[in-house]
Amino acid sequence: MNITFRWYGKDNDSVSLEHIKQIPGVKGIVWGLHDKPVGEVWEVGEIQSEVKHIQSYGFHTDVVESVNIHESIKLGNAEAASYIENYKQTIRNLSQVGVKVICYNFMPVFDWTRTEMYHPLDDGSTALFFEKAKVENMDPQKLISMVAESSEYTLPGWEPEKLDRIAELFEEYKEVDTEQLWRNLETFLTEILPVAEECNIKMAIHPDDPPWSIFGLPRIMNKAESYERLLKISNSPSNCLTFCSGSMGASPTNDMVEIAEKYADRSPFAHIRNVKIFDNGDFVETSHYTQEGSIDIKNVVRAFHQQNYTGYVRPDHGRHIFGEVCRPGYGLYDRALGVMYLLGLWDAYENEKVGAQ
Ligand code: DNO
Ligand code: MN
Repeated sequence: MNITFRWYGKDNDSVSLEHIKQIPGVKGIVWGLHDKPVGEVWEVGEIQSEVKHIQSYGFHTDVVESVNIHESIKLGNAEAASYIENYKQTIRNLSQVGVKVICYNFMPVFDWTRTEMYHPLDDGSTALFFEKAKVENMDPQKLISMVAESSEYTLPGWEPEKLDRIAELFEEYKEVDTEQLWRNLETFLTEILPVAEECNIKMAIHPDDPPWSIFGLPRIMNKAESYERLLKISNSPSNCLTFCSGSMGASPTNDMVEIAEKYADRSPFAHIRNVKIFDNGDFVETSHYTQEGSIDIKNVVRAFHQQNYTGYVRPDHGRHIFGEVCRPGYGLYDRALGVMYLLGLWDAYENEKVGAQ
């Protein structure tokens, strides 16, 4: 298990690399060029300067999250081909600095979606919250304003230039049902996987969050069967998954321990975090600690350990604790606690194994 930590860049994150350096066991930074408009080629010079800065702190830069996919590709419209060419060029440019994994997602319009960024928890902290009924009855425009008001940062995947043309996008998606979205994903992968393979880069798709359709938009990456179907599209070693216990695990029908047992070997990158699910379909993010949420994090980690997992792992979102002011879900303190929990579990399983020999 190669522990990493997501960081949004010098001028784009309340957390500093100096502080991340003080968390035991963190070897690499999961990074991205978050100011780049979606669809534009990431140029070698800008990649190199970001990577050089991160590496000067002694971290590796093997994992990029995310190179987001332009809506044209997801829509499969007339501009898709040229955006796919740009994407290929970004892959080639990232390979020049030795990137090993690119995380991406194929969610139409919205990346991870919540209805409240600072929902109070019983322990006095706050965390991201999803209220199912609220989304079912909400105008997407209202959600966009709520998200914009709640954070001084642009959330990843919530680029203002995209959200400005939301009505238009919803119109265009009327033509795209889940089968069409699968076909568009297939076209994208068929085009880019040979390039990724040549560049020795694994393309790791992140599951939908939440793992069901919202606002009538299609979503396809939300259960074990989605993985089966994705892996059948191509047997390229670059056709891979990002395991995310909190995203897929927000649906009680997804058994994340089973999914870890089955797909860890196809997941070069894993996000591990907990959520508490309520009977009405709402969920709230909790600490990583197994006992505080609905996901059996300790057995998820066991499943990875049993397979001698050597991939990249990061704590995913955390609560906002100790009075920290930070990006929603991406503070320093709770994610640092998450790292220690993951390392503690790993060491305990390691000991068991040695003891059993
Ligand atoms: C949710 C987070 C997401 C994720 C992107 C991947 O669990 O990990 O923000 O980073 O959707 O593209
Ligand atoms: Mn995730």
